Amino acid sequence: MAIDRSRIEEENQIRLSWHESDLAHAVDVVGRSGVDAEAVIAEVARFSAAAPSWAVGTGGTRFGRFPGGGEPRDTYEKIDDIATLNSLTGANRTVSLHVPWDDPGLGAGAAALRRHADDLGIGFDAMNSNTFQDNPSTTDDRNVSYKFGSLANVDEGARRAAVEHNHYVIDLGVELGSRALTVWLADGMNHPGQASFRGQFERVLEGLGEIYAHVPDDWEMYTEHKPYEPAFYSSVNNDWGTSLLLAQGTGERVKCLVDLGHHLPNTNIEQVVSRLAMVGRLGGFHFNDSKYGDDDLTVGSITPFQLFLIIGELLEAGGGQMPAAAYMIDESHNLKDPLEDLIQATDALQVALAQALCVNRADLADAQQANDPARAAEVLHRGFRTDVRPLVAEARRRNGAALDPLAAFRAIGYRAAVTASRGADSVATGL
Ligand code: RM4
Ligand code: MN
Ligand code: MN
Repeated sequence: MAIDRSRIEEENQIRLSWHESDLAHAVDVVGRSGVDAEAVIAEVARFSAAAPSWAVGTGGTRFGRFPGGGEPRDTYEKIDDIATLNSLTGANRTVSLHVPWDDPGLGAGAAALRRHADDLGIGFDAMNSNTFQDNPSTTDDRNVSYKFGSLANVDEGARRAAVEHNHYVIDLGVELGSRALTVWLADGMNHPGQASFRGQFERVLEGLGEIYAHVPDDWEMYTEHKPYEPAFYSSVNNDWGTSLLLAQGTGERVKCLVDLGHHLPNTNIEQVVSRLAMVGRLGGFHFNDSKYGDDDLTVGSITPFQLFLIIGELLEAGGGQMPAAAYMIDESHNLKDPLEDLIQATDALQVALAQALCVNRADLADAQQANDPARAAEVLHRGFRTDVRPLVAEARRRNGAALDPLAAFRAIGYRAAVTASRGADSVATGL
């Protein structure tokens, strides 16, 4: 079931006159800071964040999972859900496949999935190669296991399986029209002394080199760091410095991917963004929020000011625009309807982007140059405290999407419709 544009338009009509007066006021307020509201709307309208293929099903923890019914039964239905999300937000135009959770197979399988996505206006973002659990197709046949790691494993057979799986994921991505590979590794140690820090790092670097040799010229490859979990004593790619070493040591088109949940508490993530952008190695982003660790909470739900500052650094790197990078929402939807959580996450991103665009960067630079932290704070806060919601709604409307996507999603009754067609007990595969 795809949502009809005219149905969204009907929902928009209900809110249009309020929207118009709110918008006129917002344009006026923003203009007083010397910011062009039209430019803000245009940049928000241009922005898009991929949805991972597994995100349209409920997540869960090792203590349980509580599916809500009507979940997509296969990759096709996952793309249907993402198309629905995109028709409401106008800002989720791609899907990021995690293989083997979602694997259409090379040849006819990939071609058919690509056609299906294409018909719904959905493209394929960065490919993800899962080597953190045994994959029957790559490990069983060879009688190897990722239990003690994939690329970092001392077992040559496991390393080979991991490299070949990555090659396969690249081949699949080429057939789907993707342009990047993200490598997140669970490799590390759970016990002190279990392995050599240096040996593990060197094996990962070597493996990344073998993977990179297969990456097409017009592709990029990303290394994603994470401090811990499932390796609770040490992860090989534990922080942005290690990630940068791996990227620089592997090749020119290898960049770092920053997942907002993959930092120890109080890490200054906006500074990490600035550093990576400075050396031209900022390649991708996974958006979520966290209170304690890799909690995968809804974007902007815990630390909205930090999100605003991070997006500010991205705009700095992109000369006032969001720089070209692979942006993905990486959350676990445990209690909310996954589509509702994705709608809220996307909205939070658009709001933070609009707030960051409302910062008059010339004024900020002036205050910095004058060593005037009070004025710098005023300039920042004027952006952060602007009620940008009408500008964001307008950006969505111009993309043919909903003024109020969550209200529209509920009014249209998408979940009830897919629960009827897919079944109340259908549970998505993957995470
Ligand atoms: C990791 C990381 C990766 C994601 C896996 C499933 O914590 O965030 O991006 O692919 O989880
Ligand atoms: Mn991630
Ligand atoms: Mn994570």
